[in-house]
Amino acid sequence: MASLTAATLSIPSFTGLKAINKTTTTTTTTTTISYCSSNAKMCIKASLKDVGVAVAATAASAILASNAMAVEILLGGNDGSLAFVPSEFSVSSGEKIVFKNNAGFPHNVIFDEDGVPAGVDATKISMSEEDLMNAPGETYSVTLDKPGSYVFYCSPHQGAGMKGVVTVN
Ligand SMILES: [Cu+2]
Repeated sequence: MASLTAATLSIPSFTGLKAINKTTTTTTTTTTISYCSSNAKMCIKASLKDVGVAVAATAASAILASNAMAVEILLGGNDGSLAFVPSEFSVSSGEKIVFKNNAGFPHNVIFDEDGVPAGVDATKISMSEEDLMNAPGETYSVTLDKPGSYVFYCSPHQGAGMKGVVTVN
């Protein structure tokens, strides 16, 4: 019974990313456990295996969904470092890039006018220099269409090396 409890408790931490998937997984687990309650030992094994499959499927679908929708870049590392995480990445043309305030704010996202493909107006894809994100989880989203590399930085932390580069394919 102890291992059954542990398996049940571990599910939310794996599936917390997606509310919909969490509901699905919870339903599956509950069904398995109640079905098996008369045949203890074999049953717990079966439950654990089923739960493992459910969690793996959930994780895979969450990754696929997020890739299809957007790339998320954190502003500030979890350790408080003044950096974009990751600072170098690639996207497809037209793919949404979501810059998400994480730690060490205030931050912003300014594309370098000398570091974008010819013909791209850096000010149109940048936040304004005075505009700062002060709250955790605040986001700035942009989509880049023209292939090439784009250099960007955070104006308050430019001197501290908070910059990055995205390649649009
Ligand atoms: Cu910053």
